Amino acid sequence: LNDANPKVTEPAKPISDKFLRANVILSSQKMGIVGENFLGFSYEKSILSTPHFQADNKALIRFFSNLGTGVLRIGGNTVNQTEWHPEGEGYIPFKTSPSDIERLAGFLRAVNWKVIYGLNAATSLEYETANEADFVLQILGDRLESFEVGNEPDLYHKNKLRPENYTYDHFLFDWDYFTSAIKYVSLNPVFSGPSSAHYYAKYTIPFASDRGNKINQLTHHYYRANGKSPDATMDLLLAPDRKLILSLIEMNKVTKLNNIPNGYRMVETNSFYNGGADGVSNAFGSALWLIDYCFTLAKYGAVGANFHGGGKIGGYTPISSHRNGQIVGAEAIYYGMLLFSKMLPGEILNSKIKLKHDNKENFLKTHSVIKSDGEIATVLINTSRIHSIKTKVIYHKSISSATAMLLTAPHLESTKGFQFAGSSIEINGQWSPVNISFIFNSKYALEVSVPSGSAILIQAN
Ligand code: BDP
Repeated sequence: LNDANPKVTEPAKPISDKFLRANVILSSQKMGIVGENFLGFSYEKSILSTPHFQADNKALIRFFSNLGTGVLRIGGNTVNQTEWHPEGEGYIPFKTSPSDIERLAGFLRAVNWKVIYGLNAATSLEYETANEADFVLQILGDRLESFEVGNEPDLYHKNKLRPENYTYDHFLFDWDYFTSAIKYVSLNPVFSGPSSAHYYAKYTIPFASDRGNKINQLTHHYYRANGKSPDATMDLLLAPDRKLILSLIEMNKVTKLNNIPNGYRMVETNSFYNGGADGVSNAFGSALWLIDYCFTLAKYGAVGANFHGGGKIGGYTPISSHRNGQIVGAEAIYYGMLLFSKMLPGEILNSKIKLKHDNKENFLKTHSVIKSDGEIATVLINTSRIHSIKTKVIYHKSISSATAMLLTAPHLESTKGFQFAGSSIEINGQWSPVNISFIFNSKYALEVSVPSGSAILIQAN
């Protein structure tokens, strides 16, 4: 494999001589929910013509199943380059053949996940797209959550799929044109959209009012910045993003206002676009980013996030693989997803952090959920490169036992050596947690030390 990571020698993790200290105080106030299908993957449509999604890909099945259930989204730029090929025998690049869909159906049934399926509404003829949709509906049945009609229409003009003067109104016209053709051929197709790249104010927000009664879910994309720009650093990724929050507030508002039944979803997302930033998107810090990012989305009403990837090593992919479907490994993003998945489903509890040291900088982030059986899951994330943080968690109700699982790597910039609960994920997808420690200090509080550049999941009952 020639695109493998160059070997980097990693400096030893610096050891801080002084601990920082903080208290985390939980309250019974609910801040939103994280549903069991919050997590998802997003793959390029081109993946369908490779042997990835099929019922005999046992390793990939395990990688998905480790996270519970979720939503797979087939989309990306290759949606706009792929044609329906009803006579095709399958495995043909940029053509989707019936057998490619049948293999996808087998995979979805094996993992019990659903799919949001992207259709070409940019470079294909409407009757071809409608015929593809009809076939997909018949074969995927209840595994199909919705059709996404086009990928990132707000960039059609930039990507030379439409003329320079293409606007949102033109997009509405295209969307109606393609969805009408699909409705003409199939009974009750379900749509989501608009799956726009970043122009939420110009596309996603008005779409909620203009077509909110024609979709089951409002969808949008998020990346922090261009992965090929020098700004794409770990420090930027770990810093708060005010613009993201503003967009979430707006999307949450219009989703509710227009009664969109399945809410709004970040249907394609990851750290940095253009494939990610090598050394950042595939480094351990991005696992810590992911956990906090998912909670930020949930607190502002999003129902889920689909982490984009597939294939290529060195970028943002959660699971790296060869073109023949063989897995290379679990990347940093996947480890973040794995920890987060253990907190689902639940209601988010309000919590606050009180720093007990003089260092004004706060490296600690925390989120808690309460599950239906009363278990409280708390994640403590320490993004400091040098300081450990002695943290006291103070509960709003009494607890009788607690376990802790550490998510760690040599340091934030490490692109390998990840472990969760003392176990790395094997290439066959197996994860065997071996190091779950039991902690218990008093009826209402416990104390743990969160090592620099790590996260701890505490499950208290
Ligand atoms: C998005 C596209 C996706 C790309 C991704 C990227 O939908 O196909 O792979 O950006 O640039 O805009 O990484």
